[in-house]
Amino acid sequence: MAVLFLCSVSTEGVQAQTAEVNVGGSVARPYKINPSAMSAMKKVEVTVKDHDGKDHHYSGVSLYEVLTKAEAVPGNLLKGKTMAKYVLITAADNYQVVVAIPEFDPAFTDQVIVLADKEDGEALAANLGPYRLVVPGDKKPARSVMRVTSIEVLDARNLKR
Ligand SMILES: Nc1nc2c(c(=O)[nH]1)N[C@H]1C(S)=C(S)[C@@H](COP(=O)(O)O)O[C@H]1N2
Ligand SMILES: [Mo]
Repeated sequence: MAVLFLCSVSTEGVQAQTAEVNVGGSVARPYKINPSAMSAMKKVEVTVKDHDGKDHHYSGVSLYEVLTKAEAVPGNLLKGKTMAKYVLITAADNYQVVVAIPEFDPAFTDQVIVLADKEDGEALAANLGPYRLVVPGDKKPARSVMRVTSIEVLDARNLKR
């Protein structure tokens, strides 16, 4: 059991080194985030405390810029039917979390949600990166998605129920 676990961790680690993030769903211009796309985008840094109350600095690009570049609906035009849109973040292990657009759009909030590629100035370790989400206002770390592979804008009005 222990041996199987270690094998799966190291295989996923290798994939993480070359991983890209697909930005898509209901956006006008889907694209992939990789080191070269990242280098052309504006860098932001946020500081968050870990379990022990110690500060860590995460740098990368803001989720707002990630989606603006994809030509997703901008927050200052968010109203009516577009208020039912949401962002689904998926990781290499299929872990998924939802973020609503007003949680990161500067027209609604000062919170800067970050797709980080560095922690304290260093590239993220393979088990955490190359890209992870940082939600500075969350008290619990459940939305710090490690090894992000996809960021999609979806519409709750399309859900069957
Ligand atoms: N890819 C991925 N990211 C994830 C999770 C996961 O299962 N898969 N678990 C989340 C949960 S529930 C928590 S509490 C934190 C744990 O992060 P930590 O190990 O740094 O405390 O990671 C979050 N990010
Ligand atoms: Mo958790």
